[in-house]
Amino acid sequence: MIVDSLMPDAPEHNPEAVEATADNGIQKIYLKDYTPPSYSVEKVELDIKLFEDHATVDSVLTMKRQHPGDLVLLGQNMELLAISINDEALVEGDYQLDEGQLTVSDAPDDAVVKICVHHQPQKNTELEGLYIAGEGDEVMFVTQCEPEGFRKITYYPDRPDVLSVFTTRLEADKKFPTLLANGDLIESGEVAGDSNRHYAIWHDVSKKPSYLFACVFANLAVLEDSYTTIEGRDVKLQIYAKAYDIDKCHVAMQALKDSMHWDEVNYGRAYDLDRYMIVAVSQFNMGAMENKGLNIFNTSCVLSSPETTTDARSFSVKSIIAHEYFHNWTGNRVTCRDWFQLCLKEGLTVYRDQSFSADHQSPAVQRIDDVSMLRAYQFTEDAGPLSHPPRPSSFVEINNFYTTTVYEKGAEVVRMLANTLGEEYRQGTDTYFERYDGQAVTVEDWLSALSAQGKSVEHFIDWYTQPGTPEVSGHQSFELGEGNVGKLTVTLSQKTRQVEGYEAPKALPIPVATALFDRSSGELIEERLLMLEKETQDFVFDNVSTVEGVEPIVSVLRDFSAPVQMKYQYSEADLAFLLAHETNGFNQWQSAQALVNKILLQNNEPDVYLQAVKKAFLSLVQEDAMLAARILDIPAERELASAVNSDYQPSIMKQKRDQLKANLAQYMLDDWQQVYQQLPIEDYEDTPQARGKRALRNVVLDMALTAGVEEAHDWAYEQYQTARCMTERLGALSAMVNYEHPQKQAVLDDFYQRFNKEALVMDLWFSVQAGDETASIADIAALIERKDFDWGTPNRIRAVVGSFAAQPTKLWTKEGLQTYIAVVKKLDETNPVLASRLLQTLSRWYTLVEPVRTEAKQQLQHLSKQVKSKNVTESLHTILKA
Ligand code: 0A1
Ligand code: ZN
Repeated sequence: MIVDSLMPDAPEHNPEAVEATADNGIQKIYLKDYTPPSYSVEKVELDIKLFEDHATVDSVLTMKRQHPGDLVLLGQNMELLAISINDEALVEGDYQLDEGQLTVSDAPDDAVVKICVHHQPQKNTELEGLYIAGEGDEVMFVTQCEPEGFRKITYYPDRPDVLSVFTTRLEADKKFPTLLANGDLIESGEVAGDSNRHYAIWHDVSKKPSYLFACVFANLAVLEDSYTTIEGRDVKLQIYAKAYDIDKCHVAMQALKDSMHWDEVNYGRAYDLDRYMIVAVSQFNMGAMENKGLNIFNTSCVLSSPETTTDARSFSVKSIIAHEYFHNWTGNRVTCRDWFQLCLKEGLTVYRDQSFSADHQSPAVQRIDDVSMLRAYQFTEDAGPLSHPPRPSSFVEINNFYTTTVYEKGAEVVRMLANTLGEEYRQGTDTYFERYDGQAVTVEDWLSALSAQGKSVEHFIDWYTQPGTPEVSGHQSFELGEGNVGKLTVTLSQKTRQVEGYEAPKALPIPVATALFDRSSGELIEERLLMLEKETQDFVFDNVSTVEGVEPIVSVLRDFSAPVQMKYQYSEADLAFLLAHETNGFNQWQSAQALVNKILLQNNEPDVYLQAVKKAFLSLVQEDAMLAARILDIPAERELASAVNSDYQPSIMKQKRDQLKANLAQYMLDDWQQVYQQLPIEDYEDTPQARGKRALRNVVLDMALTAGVEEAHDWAYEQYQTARCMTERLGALSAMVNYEHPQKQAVLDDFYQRFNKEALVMDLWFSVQAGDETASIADIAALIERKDFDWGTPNRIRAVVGSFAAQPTKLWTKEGLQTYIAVVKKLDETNPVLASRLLQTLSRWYTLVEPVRTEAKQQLQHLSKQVKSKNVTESLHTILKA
């Protein structure tokens, strides 16, 4: 299918060409229709002038014909004031303008195109293109161009395979002293004849696609530092934020320097410009954006201080800083040919940031967190109507494909490639960068570079093009020979569900990392990477020495070596053994999870789990506190729900989950007090050990309260009062809110008083209340109606709506759905990207038990008659197909 269409002799086509789908008239774009652009843009000069109620953009594009075809420029939401080619003004009739596309049919081969447009960023609430962020004194204007926002700034061949050199002049009132664009500042000054206005000219020497363009008009303070690259380049590092937030930029600055060093050591990649800027913005749809030399960050992903930021958030600030920095090579210098290749830059960059993070904390915990996230979100996505491969073959709105499949599954595929190649992986990435630097390429190019050292991984293409989560089942048999030596055979089989609209699934190459353990001594005998490539395969371990001739136990899928559902035939005793003896922390945790699933999904008794988990927990407390805390994990309701494909009853699932948690809490009743007291509040330190202790203290507090330990209410209150950082304070606050502490309202008020000037902390305040188990839908609706529930700030919306949606017993009710869908409907008009992302949470409506299933369907159908945006329309259409 898709692979065939990418062969060299495949018919070429224009990616902007659209076709109507058979079912509902939505216009789809197909990967098979790709054709290269007919014109290149040798250079671009932009002049962006910001006025009180509008902006004008003058651009000069020096274009050169590369292939036969029209000169095509894309533009939306703006007024075209003038256009000329080689200084000849074009009038209507010289060009065609429809559906956001400006076409000139007989343009010369060398065309200097001058365009002047007018738009109103002051009215742009979409957080795409040039938009307004903040209000009053805090107002600023920023851009978001990925994936198709540049066409909202000016007419341009806005596609990732058109790379150009940008010079940008910015002009604005002096109340915006901070004027930034990509590259280096080459000139600045007062506008002649207008002492209230000033300008700055920026030049970026590197060729880039328009989605990496950025500019900022603001009034910001700056934190500066520097870094000397391995190549000897002195790079000026700058983080721009509101003056009162500047003190919260040090963590990010250190992370930036660590990332620069890490990429030099691990991938041999150095930074290539003299300046690296980061700008913090409160109104942003995603985490951050890797614009060349000028990253724009959601404040929640760059600001961090012990008093206002939890450890988990602060750790993710570091990994997002790393992610955006790593994009400089994986995404910017080597970019994507078209948006179908999005996972090429995102999967690889997520894999790189995960590897960076694993070097900065317990690698087992890093892997647990990455896999938990994959299972809770990506597996759910892949199990429903939104299922798509990491490289989709068609889309209506590319913004709908910034998914966990593209990002997280994409990263898992890169991880499999890296593990399969071993040492050759690094040579493979070197080849990739050398071969494709400055180019816009495809997933096939990536696989061909990795395969250039001799070992081919090109067959991994099927992972990129096939949707669905493979299910791997397995069992083992053992033949004992003489002298306690035997032959062990492991049989593995794979099966992937057929997703509607895709070909019958093929067998994929699945690397299964295994280790053999001696059942009597608990010792590790042997480690081996098995490559399952067929539907069923036997793997033989010859001459396995055992201590007493007992069949060894195989630990499979160590470190989650492939993104599959593993169904290996383990007894509860086997899992308890692995929880006790595995040397791989991830698989220890995985064994506990498998025991939990046997109880919650197969109705097993909890006894074996309780004994095994207690033992493992107590042995880990001193050694790795964070891992000890994770060992107690019970999968979230959302994750448990993804295993249920019909008649899902949220209240029954919740009841079972709560019951198991209560059992565990009771079973370890005596341990909580002891462990909590071993973890006194200490001076704040940002080390893995200190973070581990804080995480454990919060988990133990929660378990003690679940167990009904009376004094734990006092511990919570005391912890709230004496907290030295946000992890401690929020852990205590959540405990007091969730367990109905008599001082619940008082501490919520205290928290509000302390932090109401800190938007990101207020997000936590909203989130704790929306996540409060005792809160009714009316309470959640009341949070949404508050004046400080800011519809222009996605962080605030997600704080409430995200915590609400994490509670299936509330979401999947008539009122719950009404409340949730009303938010989507409202955002459809102002911020379609966010509206569509929120809507995707409802994709598994059809698995619910009646009558909620029909209720959900009716509400979604009703919504489909009201929504306007392409984003929400596409998502709704797909979701309703289930
Ligand atoms: N490329 C960014 C993610 C991103 C995507 C779209 C955005 O706006 C609609 C913003 C950011 C990353 O992977 O970090
Ligand atoms: Zn990214």
